[in-house]
Parts: sequence; C-alpha cells; structure tokens
Amino acid sequence: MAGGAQFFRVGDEVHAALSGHRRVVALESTIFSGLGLPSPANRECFDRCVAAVRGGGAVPALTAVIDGVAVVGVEAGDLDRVLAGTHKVAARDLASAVSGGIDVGVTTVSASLSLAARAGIEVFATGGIGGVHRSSEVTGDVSHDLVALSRHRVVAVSSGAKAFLDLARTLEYLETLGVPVAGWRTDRFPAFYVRDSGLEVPTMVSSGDEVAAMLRGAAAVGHPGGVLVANPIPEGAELDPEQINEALEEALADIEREGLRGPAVTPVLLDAIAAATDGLSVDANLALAQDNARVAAEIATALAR
Ligand code: PSU
Ligand code: MN
Repeated sequence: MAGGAQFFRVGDEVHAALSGHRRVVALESTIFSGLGLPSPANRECFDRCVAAVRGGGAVPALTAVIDGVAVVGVEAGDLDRVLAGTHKVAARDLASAVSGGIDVGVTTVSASLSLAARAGIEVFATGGIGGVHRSSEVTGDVSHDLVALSRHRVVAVSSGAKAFLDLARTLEYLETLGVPVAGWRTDRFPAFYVRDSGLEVPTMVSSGDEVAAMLRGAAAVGHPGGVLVANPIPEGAELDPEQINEALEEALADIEREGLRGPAVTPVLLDAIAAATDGLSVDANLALAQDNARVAAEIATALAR
C-alpha cells in the first residue's frame, strides 16, 4: 500500500470531527493502562477524561497501536484491549510497533503527540509529562516527551511533569529545546500532586483563546513545536507535600536498590507512590487528569473558532 497507509488509521468519529467542527483532544494511552494506574482506577480515569472532553464540546481521540496499526481515535470495541495493554510505546518505538505488527501498544506522551500531529489534531491532554529524571547526570534518562513537544505543533495540557522527576532541570531542558511553557492561571510550575513546585513559568495564560493565540503566534513567527500548558491539580484534590515527598523518597530508593533503568522506571515509581500513599496518589492523579482534559477541550474550542 502506498505511503504506509496500512500502518495508520484515524477513527471514524475523530475523522468526522476533523473535517467538520475541528474540536478534538488527543489522549495518550499509557496513563489509562496498568502501567499508568492500577485497575480499576485506570478505566475510571479514562471515563472521566472522556466525559470532560465531551462536556467541553470536543471529541476525544485516544491513541494506541492495535494489531500493528497506529490508531488515533480508538473505537469502543478495542478499548478493553488498550486498557489491558502492557507494551509501552514511545515515539521512537512506533516504527517497530507497526512494522512488527504488535498486538497492543500503549502510547506515551511522545508517541501520542507524534500521532496527533500526523492526524492534524492541535490539542492533547494527559496527567503529567515525562521529563528529566533525578540522577540523570548518571543515567542520562531524559524523557523523549520533551523533545516531542519541541517537534510537533500541538498544545499539551498537563499538571507539569511527574513529581518524582527533577522539575528544575525539566524546566531548563524545555528552555534548551525552545518549548514555550504557560501556566494555566498561575505563574508557578505545578508539581503534579501539589499545585506549586516553587519554580516559576515564563508565561501565564487564563483562557483557551490566549493559548490558541500562542499556538497561532508560534506558527506565524516560524517557531517549530507546540506549547506546554501547565495546569495545577484542582485545589480540593491536592495532596500534602510532606506526605508525598516521603513517598517519593521511598519509591526512588526502591528503584535505586533494584537497579531499574529506562522505560521500566516510571511505572514502578507510580506503583510505589500509590502504595506509600494508600491510594491517595491515584485519586489525585484522576482529579488532575480530568481537569487537564477539561482545559484541553476549552483550548480546542478556541482553536476551532
Ligand atoms: N504520568 C503519569 N502516568 C503515566 C505517565 C506519565 O501520571 O503513566 C507516562 C506517560 O505516558 C509519559 C511516560 O509519556 O509515562 C513517560 O515515560 P518515560 O519517563 O519512560 O519517558
Ligand atoms: Mn526515559
């Protein structure tokens, strides 16, 4: 087949939306799999994100690899398989996932941004992006999510980067890559489970229209890449910083002891934090992901005007 069309598909509802009202929000699938959240919270998270996107008048486009096809807009019949997926697919894994015909691949932020851009979707929502890992000076572990943001003209809404990362260096790296970072109604970079990391963001935005103008502005001046919108967790859902920090230290020590490296690190850390907080981190994760989906729908609506 010409152009590798057998490797890429846009779901019917998403396709119709893109050729009509254009209000579409892409979603990654790693967060909704067991790698991101324990069952049944993973499905609840997905349902709440979808409801938030639809509530904002937009169409959700879940990305995943299914039977060797990179799909934008997973359809209901394939959802269970995706939620049960255990094969993590970042952007660089997409090529081998489709050429090798893998059964199910759950997409990370980087893979999802790449597929969203390919489909013509301009807005994406998740919980937290990957970033610069603590001790990256030893391991070299910096998520490709950051590079993907600099490459694809897509607005990504997240509650900052995951809290167990080195947030200061993550912000520095975003600057190195030239990724605009905008705080949603805040001038502080959020720390996932808590609203304020103590670090400042360069820009503050307070409406979907402002974000839409930023993306259009980037295109107009020839700046490549997207915009990271950092939306703090809703106030009522915020966790106690002391408790979360203790849980993080414990989880990081476990990783160190087990000598884990690479893509396996994030899922293990998320699990350890959930255990150390008696599941409170999972509730917080759901609340922030849902709110990011809501904000993303608002931005998608503004971009479609
Ligand atoms: N944040 C979460 N849950 C997740 C992830 C992030 O709260 O499951 C996933 C996202 O898919 C993100 C990926 O793109 O972890 C980053 O993995 P790594 O650190 O290996 O780049
Ligand atoms: Mn990594």
